[in-house]
Amino acid sequence: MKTKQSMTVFNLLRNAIGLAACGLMAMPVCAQNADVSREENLTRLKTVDFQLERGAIVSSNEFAFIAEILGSSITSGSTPIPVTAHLRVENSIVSPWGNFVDPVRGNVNTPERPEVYLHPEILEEGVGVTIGAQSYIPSRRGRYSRHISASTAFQSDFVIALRDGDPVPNIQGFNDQQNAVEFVSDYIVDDHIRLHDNQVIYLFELGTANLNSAAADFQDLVVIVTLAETVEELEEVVSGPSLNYD
Ligand SMILES: [Ca+2]
Repeated sequence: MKTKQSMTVFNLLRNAIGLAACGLMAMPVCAQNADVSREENLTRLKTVDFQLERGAIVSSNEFAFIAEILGSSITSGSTPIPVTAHLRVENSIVSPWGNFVDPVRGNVNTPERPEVYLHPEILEEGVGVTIGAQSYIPSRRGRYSRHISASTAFQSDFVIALRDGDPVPNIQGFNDQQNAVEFVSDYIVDDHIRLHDNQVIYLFELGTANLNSAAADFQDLVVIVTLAETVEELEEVVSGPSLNYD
């Protein structure tokens, strides 16, 4: 359990990150402290008691969640290739980012950040939430064929789950792509991952089956999931402007 004091420290750290990023990146939203609102709403969340069961999010209480794609970077040669993603909530597939089997319209490896997904219903204890992702490579006549699939449902070597306090991943981006650490840079303090207890970040490898290869760079898809006790609390988090989404 996170104490009140450590939450305050967390809050200060997150605000410090926001301010540092404002100074470095000079993004227009920073001028009005616009990032604070979302971060403050985040730090107000009461801790949800959840575990990762082989990678699946399972809570021992009712919970709500948001899922947010932080980035995707994967190429074949120097050409970006499509990545699709979806969620499985208990036994239902949820596709907020387009059709999982449509590499054109469902592609999330794009310069535009896909929408944050707020699941509209409270979930019962014991319900599992997992994320699946799939890459595609060009085949004939402008078509694509499936390349590598990975899911957080399994204890898979193709997915890394990061929680608060974990060491920062030291994985170099393949072929001049950004390193995995760049995708989670908003969540690093003192060389450690700093998240709310209610959060987990998933790093997906979708480029190579040889995880010893330099191509295994674990930023082919990066997703953060945030839990809360109620949907309303997460509506406030999502509606608050932030550095990432302005
Ligand atoms: Ca990559």
